[in-house]
Amino acid sequence: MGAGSQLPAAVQASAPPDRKLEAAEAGELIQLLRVNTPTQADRKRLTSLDLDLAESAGPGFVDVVAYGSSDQRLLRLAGFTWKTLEDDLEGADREREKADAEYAQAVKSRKILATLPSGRTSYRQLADFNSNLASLAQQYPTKAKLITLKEKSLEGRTVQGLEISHDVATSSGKPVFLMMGLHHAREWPSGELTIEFAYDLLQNDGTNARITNILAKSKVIIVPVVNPDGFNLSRTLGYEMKRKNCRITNGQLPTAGQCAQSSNQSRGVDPNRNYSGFWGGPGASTSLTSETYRGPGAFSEPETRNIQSLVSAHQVTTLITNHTYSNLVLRPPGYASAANTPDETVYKSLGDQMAAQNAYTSQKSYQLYDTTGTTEDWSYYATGGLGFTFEHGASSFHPAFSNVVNYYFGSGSTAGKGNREAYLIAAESTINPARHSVITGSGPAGAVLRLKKSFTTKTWNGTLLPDVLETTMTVPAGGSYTYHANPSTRPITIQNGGGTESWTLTCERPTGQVLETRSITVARGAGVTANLTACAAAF
Ligand code: 0X9
Ligand code: ZN
Repeated sequence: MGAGSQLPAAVQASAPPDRKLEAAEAGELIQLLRVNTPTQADRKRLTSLDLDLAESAGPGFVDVVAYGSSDQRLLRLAGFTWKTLEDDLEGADREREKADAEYAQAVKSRKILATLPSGRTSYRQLADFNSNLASLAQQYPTKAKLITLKEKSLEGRTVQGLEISHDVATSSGKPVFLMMGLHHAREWPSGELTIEFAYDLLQNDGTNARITNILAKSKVIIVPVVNPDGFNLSRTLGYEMKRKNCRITNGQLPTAGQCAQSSNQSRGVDPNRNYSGFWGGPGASTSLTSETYRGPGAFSEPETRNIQSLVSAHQVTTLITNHTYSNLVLRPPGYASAANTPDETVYKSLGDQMAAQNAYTSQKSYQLYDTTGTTEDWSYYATGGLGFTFEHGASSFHPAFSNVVNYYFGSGSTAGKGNREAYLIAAESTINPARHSVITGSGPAGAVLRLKKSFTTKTWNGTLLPDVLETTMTVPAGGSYTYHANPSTRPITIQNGGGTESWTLTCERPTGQVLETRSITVARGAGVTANLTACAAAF
């Protein structure tokens, strides 16, 4: 995006290609500034400066991560004023390390009793996430299954997650709740909250009635670290403010150590601008060194393709992508000129219900600033699953760890509730048939039912990209099935007045031989019956 045409020429000319690198070379500190933006137009103008913006909830301001004097000069020339929230973000991080050590000691000596479900007292490293996921799968073999996403990250790391449900190995037709963390590397609490929810579900299944019901009727999938390369770097001292992935040169894999080179600190693709929905539109940059770089094409990055494949292979009826910070529950649309989603009523009520528990502000994403190519820009409009961005915390990407405990269980007016309660509400919405579609009927036990839909997703400039949603379930013993699915017509089609769309349902032998094909048209909140008699006769 770069400096927009509405800026004075002096500002445009003064913007060097890589201000972050310039600041680092000059040994300048990274600061957190609260920039005054009294009007929506000011906000838009600030967005067009291509600075490192934080999502900020307050009226009349946007927080900016400023890399030294050149960023400040850019702001000043554009006529902005600000107050400094943090004059040395990396120094603040060293303070946080000290506070975390004290917190861990206080828990150990039982001066503080409340801890997270896992008992963690400090931020995980990448290896901790992966070993915790493996241990949970081992400890709860019938309920938790370790999954490895389709592609490795740019630096060759696996991306792992956990499927959690009763009889997790059974291909059951249950609706799916997907929770993710760490699209953005520096947003450490987003991964912690995601994995802690997994501990909570597994530890309390069978004793907590709500959790037992959730795991009986849905499958919860968690992916705590979507961007492992970025996160791994951000957990290394001196790289705490890393946000994006490790794409150093478009179309090329980074060489060993390249992502950590100080001259490459501005480079990378923003995973939350790389999804195909409206890709390349407002609120996303064309510059590889911008913190909101969209990438050379939609889904150019393995980290986002992983989530595309995961969502396409499951009936994800609810999705939460966790970020920090600003205490927000955000729903589409992501840019201001877009119409309300066709699901605004149900979307708002679910968002508001969750926000009542974590005491965040529930609103449409664009109400702070425009974005395109974000996770739900693709997932919601393509699948109909209700996706939300949660922005945790008041004023920091990764505050002292004790804050994460408060985020999870609530504090002050939300004590005992917090995001735990919000996540449970999301999971309960996942199993609520009024919020998705249900196909029921008879079929031969052991047959594979496949729901498939192929279409194209349009980017901002009109490029059409192929998408295939394809999920399966097995007809259980007894010969009647229930298939929970997203509505057959996509929200983007409803919004564009494009008529109805259908799922193709096939009934197959486990070998893949198709015995019956049906076209299923079903709306949100509706159910249809499909008795697969031809399949039963031939099976
Ligand atoms: O900019 C982002 O990707 C998200 N904020 S963050 O500070 N975690 O980077 C917010 C995306 C939400 N969408 C819009 N604000 N339109
Ligand atoms: Zn984020």
